Amino acid sequence: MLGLASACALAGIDEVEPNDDPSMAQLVPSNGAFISASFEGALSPGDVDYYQVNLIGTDLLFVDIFDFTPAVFDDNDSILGLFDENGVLVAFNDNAAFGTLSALVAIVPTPGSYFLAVSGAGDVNFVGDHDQSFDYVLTFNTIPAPSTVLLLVPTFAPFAGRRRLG
Ligand SMILES: [Ca+2]
Ligand SMILES: [Ca+2]
Ligand SMILES: [Ca+2]
Repeated sequence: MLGLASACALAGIDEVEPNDDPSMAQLVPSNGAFISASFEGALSPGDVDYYQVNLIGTDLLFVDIFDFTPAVFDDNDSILGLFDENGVLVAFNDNAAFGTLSALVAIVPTPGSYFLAVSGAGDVNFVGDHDQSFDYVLTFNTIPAPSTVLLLVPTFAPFAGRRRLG
């Protein structure tokens, strides 16, 4: 993985285990409402990875997961879930536009801490009930301010389908 990762343009923050539930979630760095961060992690059978993202409100949050086999569109099968502080699922994606990796676009009007969970296909309760095993890059990006969001949604719509390292 290291050779592939270092060759990758998206150098990220290393995932730190254990991170298997929200209380152990890894913090996503932010600068006010602005977030642009990526993590390099790994999913193994039974593993769930949580990341905590603190949102100021009226944010449009993009989350994308990539693997290290961009030419192969169906080898690794992730799911992504975004939970609020009360554990309520506010956004979910299994398969993005192509293949079986995932991407989320969530409008988050309420400020607070949110928890992004990465797991394998079929683990809809995010408890580790899967047998996926692969290395990944997970990216977080926000666009603050609702007026900007309304203007930029059409422009950024193609990003929802962009999910592989190319
Ligand atoms: Ca992991
Ligand atoms: Ca984990
Ligand atoms: Ca999937």
